[in-house]
Amino acid sequence: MACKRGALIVLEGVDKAGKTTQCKKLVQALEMSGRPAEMMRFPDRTTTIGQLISAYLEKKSNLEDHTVHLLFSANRWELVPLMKKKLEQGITLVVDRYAFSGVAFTSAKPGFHLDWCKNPEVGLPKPDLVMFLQLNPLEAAKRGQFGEERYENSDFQKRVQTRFEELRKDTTVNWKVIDASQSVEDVHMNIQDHSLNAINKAQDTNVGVLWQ
Ligand code: 2DT
Repeated sequence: MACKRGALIVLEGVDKAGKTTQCKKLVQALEMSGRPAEMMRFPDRTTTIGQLISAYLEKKSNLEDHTVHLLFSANRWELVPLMKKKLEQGITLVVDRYAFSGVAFTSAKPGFHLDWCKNPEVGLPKPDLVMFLQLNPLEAAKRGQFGEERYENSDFQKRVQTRFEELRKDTTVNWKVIDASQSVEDVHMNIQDHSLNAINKAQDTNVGVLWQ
């Protein structure tokens, strides 16, 4: 490896847990301490595939459930070459949702099994760290109403939460659960500690392969 690679850091969590805010704060903090970092998010709604997903989430179109699952996955795969390039350049990627959201959301639908949902994600770059922002439903409700997009209702979110719990039992993934009920600043400090550790560990290793 010509230069030390960046780390692949993912934030997952329930709605209103503050994933996007924390991703932005982490990128800022890393950059300020001289560690190149960039934020990404999935779905990436800017690509052609991402636009199909966005229309579906906004309820402007309907898509068959298996089909939309595969589109979410394809949306990750289409960005893999770019992700690998950036990691090799020493840039740490801070990613708002990844394959875990993909599996948790689809497998919360009737008739979907975790294994089927995981299959198209097998072989993606494996995150060096996945932080799960945990917030109980009462706290989440205090932070405001659900939006108008698909999946934004409490029954479905409860099923998603259960699927995330299932996924977190997988010890091949470096999961850390973060208490998102703390102040924004305290959550940030917590996330920063875990991230610096992961960045240090990642720099002398190759990027791993997810679920393989
Ligand atoms: P936000 O853009 O607000 O995060 O909402 N989702 C996400 C899936 O169903 N599958 C996936 O693979 C991913 C990444 C979660 C996006 C919504 O899309 C869901 C909420």
